[in-house]
Amino acid sequence: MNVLIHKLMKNLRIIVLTIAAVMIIPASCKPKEPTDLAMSGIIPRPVTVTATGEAFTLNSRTTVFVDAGSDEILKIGYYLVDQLNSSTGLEIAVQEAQEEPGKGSILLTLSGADHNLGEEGYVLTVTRQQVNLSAAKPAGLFRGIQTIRQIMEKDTSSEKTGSFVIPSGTITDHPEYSYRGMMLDVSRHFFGVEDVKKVIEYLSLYKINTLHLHLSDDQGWRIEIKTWPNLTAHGGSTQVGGGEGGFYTQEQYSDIVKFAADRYITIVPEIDMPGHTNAALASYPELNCDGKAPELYTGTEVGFSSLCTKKEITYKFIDDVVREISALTPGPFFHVGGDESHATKVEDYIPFINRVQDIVEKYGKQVIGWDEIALASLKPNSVAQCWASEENALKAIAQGAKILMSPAKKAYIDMQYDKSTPLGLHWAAYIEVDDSYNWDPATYIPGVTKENIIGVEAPMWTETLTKLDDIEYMMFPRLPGIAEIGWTPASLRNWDEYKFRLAKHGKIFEAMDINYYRSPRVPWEE
Ligand code: NGO
Repeated sequence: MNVLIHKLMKNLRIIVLTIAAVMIIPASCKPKEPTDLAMSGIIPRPVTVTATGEAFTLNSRTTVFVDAGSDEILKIGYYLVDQLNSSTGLEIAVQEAQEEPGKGSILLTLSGADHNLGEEGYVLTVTRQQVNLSAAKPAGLFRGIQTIRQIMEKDTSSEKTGSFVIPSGTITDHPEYSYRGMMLDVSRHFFGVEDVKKVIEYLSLYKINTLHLHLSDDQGWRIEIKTWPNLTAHGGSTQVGGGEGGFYTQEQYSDIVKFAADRYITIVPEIDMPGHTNAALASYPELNCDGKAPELYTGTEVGFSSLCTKKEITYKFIDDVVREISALTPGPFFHVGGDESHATKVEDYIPFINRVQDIVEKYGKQVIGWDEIALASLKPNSVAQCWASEENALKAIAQGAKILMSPAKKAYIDMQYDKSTPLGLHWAAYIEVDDSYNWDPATYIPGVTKENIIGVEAPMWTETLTKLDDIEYMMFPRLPGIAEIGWTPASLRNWDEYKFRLAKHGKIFEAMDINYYRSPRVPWEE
């Protein structure tokens, strides 16, 4: 275990070091002397940035101070110094602040912060003497650190090599939507714990706060359920194309949950039902209406499987699954799928979803489901994830439920960028980087307004994606844009300005060894 932690820390160090090393602003657009916070290319764009044209220099006397008496803030302090030290080669220490920190200090504090900043907002004030990061909540400090990661530059103004600066000024920032997510389908192709952690690392840099894991589908069941062991023993044994598949033990799932929580990212588990269930049906004959288990499935068709909604054992099965997964999941949501249940009659689908909502509620979770669940009687705290049907979205809000926006034509990051993209699908659209950026959740569906929406999520379906490299190629550079749609007010979003900020991130992707799509629509910096 320690070896693993050590390895992870090492990887993290390399990433941080390389990010900082590449944030050198090229000669062609050299900032005002010595640095310019407003030019630093932060994604998502902060709500307000005021540059003051100086810089804070990191040196061997720099110390990170945190509020005394909180283990959580101290841990965030360690996260920051880890990043700083690996980028600069310095040995900056973290200390609990006993008195007013002086010159050369970086202060992380929850005191004095404006409570309007909410759960994730922060204020970053950088002067020549000090860096002060304040927030109302620890998550805000963590988000603010991501801003520091993005704005720290190699010092090109002095002769000294290996010195780093943070441009001076003030950033006041908080997210527009409380839910900013990505979904990863680990069912069509299985991705192991290390791959998922990489994805979580990438998400944290862009202030994404949710990772939805699509844990079951026709092609594979990917999480251990102790009371139904054949789900993984048999149902997890293959994937699209017939490869060996895989699954997370409960311990591994908990490890992912913790890794995410340490980055203030919530895991939303999804068990898709009543359709998209061939892997479960193949594992337990009794879940089928005819009592016969079908073969495992390794193709990519949808809409042919259904749990037997009329059998009591089906609800016992769901109860066990929801209970076991909920016990391992600290986040508030349980995603029940509910999409494309073409093999379930609508008169069976509706009572099924109603009953499943009760089970999820019984285990203390809030339901999310794909927009079809709006056909049922939604609980007021249920969330319909809008991917295809505007009518379903309107049905959901008419029942008082909330909407999570994932319109397939804009937010599906499994779609090809254009006809020549070697990976991905195109049933919804070809989605170039500007297409995925140029939309507003609050006006996308007439009648669905900002008040109805909890946020945005970019689903990554993996019918055609077999390895982390593939995921990276479809994520980057679209994911940072979706992150900005969720974080930054619509009035501050504009592709013609955004593309220049995004252009600076090409070097970050390269330094992090991310396999990204070098879209011709982005003026990449050399
Ligand atoms: C649809 C379908 C998924 C596919 C995906 C591919 C939803 C909610 N159900 O989205 O099963 O994998 O498209 O883009």
